[in-house]
Amino acid sequence: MVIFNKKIFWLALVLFLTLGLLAACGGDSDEGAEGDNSNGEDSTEEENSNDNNDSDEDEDENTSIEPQTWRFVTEEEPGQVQYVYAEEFANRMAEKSDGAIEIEVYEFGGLGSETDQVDQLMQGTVEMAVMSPGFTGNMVAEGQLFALHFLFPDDVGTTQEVLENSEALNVDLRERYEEHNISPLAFWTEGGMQWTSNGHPLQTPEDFENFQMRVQTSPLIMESYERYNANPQEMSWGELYTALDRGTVDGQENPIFFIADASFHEVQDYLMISNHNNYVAMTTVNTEWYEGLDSEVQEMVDETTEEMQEWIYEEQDRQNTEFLEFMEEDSDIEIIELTEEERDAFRQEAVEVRDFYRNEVSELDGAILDKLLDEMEDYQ
Ligand code: 6CS
Repeated sequence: MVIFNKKIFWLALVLFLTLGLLAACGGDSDEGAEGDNSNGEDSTEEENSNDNNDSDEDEDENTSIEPQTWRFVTEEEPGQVQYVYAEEFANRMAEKSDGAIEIEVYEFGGLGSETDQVDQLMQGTVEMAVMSPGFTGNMVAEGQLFALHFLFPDDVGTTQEVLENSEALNVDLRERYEEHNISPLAFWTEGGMQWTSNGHPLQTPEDFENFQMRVQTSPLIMESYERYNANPQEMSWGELYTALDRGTVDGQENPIFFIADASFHEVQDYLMISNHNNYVAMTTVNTEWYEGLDSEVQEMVDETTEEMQEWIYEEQDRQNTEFLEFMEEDSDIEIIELTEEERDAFRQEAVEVRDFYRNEVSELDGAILDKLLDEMEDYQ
């Protein structure tokens, strides 16, 4: 009995210890599992809740901006002033809208000629364009005032100030464009205009006699050169290099950066620093489309247009300076700076063309031009 009891005692003890050990391991493993789960759940919840906060913030920033794509056409090539303007504009709009507004920038020829682009903007097949008034001459008569030689101050910075602040341009002229469904949101300079020529330099009005001069499509630009007895020919700049090379035309006018970047210096003998005019570009939008924009987006467009004025002024200045240095140092073109006396002889002829504008071109008897001239008295 005693032996039996001892055996039972030892068996019971071993069983008790084994069960206890198993229970202890099981408990540990359960606890571990629970701990892992609990930590996992906690951190997932935390991440989820962070994610939610992030997306709430994103939505708060741009609650009303629907993703949209706009087309922005220019009359120039990558790297040139109008093109880099459009690119920078597109970047700023993308950033401000947190990627909701994507602007596709088109270089010259990407969607047609300069005059095709005017039609596309008017019809609304493109939303935005950088446009030269010289290509709207047959549509908005008043816009031809930019063709008048020696109209703006000689200093490009002062001209930029006039372009930014003039009511005649930013209100009155804008209204005339809006009759054609085009809103110029800003006017800005691409630099002073210079003449280039083959055969002989252009230093007096007489030097233009029978000179085949390439011009944009504006009756007033034609008139300005007929005044010097030249033969102006309308032409897209896409055909100009070949026309200069083959002698179809003898010369042209453009800002320095454009003369060099389009390689006209390779096919021209002389570059006259004439500063006879200022190359004005307009940031334009299709009026109906612009007026239909959400107010938040419209404000973004206006704000960006305003910011870009200083940016593009610096950019054209940089390009015009660098390309002049390039032509001075690395090209065969002869550079002649017109004297004030020489410029005066042209100025006297050019001032007469203002009456032609008032009497034959303008539908308002030159009211916008005269208002602009009054405004500019403050800048002399
Ligand atoms: O001469 C032209 O027609 C071209 N010139 C400049 C500076 N920009 C575009 C334009 O079409």
